Amino acid sequence: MKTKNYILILFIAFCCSMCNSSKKDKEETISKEKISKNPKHGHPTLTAEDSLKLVNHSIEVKGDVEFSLQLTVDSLKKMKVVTIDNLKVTGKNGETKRIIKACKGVLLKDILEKAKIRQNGHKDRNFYIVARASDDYKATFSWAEIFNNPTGENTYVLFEENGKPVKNGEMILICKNDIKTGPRHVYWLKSIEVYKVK
Ligand SMILES: Nc1nc2c(c(=O)[nH]1)N[C@H]1C(S)=C(S)[C@@H](COP(=O)(O)O)O[C@H]1N2
Ligand SMILES: [Mo]
Repeated sequence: MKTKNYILILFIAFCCSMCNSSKKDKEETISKEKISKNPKHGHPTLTAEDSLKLVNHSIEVKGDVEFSLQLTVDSLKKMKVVTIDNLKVTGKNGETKRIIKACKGVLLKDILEKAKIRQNGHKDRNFYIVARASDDYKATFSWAEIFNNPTGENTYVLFEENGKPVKNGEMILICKNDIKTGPRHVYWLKSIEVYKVK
């Protein structure tokens, strides 16, 4: 009798655990479905036509600057061009999306020095810089990051990769020393905006 009860309890416990694990599986499938259907999380592949609509032939440098600029690939080529090797693009989970062998670009710092941020004395340093794309994707930098931090030597506007024009716009912005480089990798760059913290 005792053994019978024992077997019965074991059987019930087994059934319960099976039931729970299948529920968990189901929950996981549902959450995965939600992610893949949510356009904010996935990167829906654009048609060539749609991608072309996002391309800008020049980027505007504007806001709190002395000289607003319209920069084209040609005008960037006349600035101090640097080559960046083995640029890794990593996604939000740290996965490597791609490695670009050789890129050419200009430091964001050089562009901002050309436009000259409108500063009132040396303590006027509270500015933020927005790199905006034509699909309104944005990345933000602070004055200190660019002018008083290694990020200043690692943030570029690129126009060439492996000897060819960059894809997804004529110019893209990257920050090479970010832990995950995907988020501040701005395709279809449209403007660089400088604003003073109010
Ligand atoms: N203009 C623009 N740039 C963008 C995005 C975007 O939606 N629009 N997505 C970003 C994200 S979230 C990542 S991870 C990287 C790399 O994306 P990829 O895998 O499509 O190259 O691009 C970034 N740059
Ligand atoms: Mo991402």
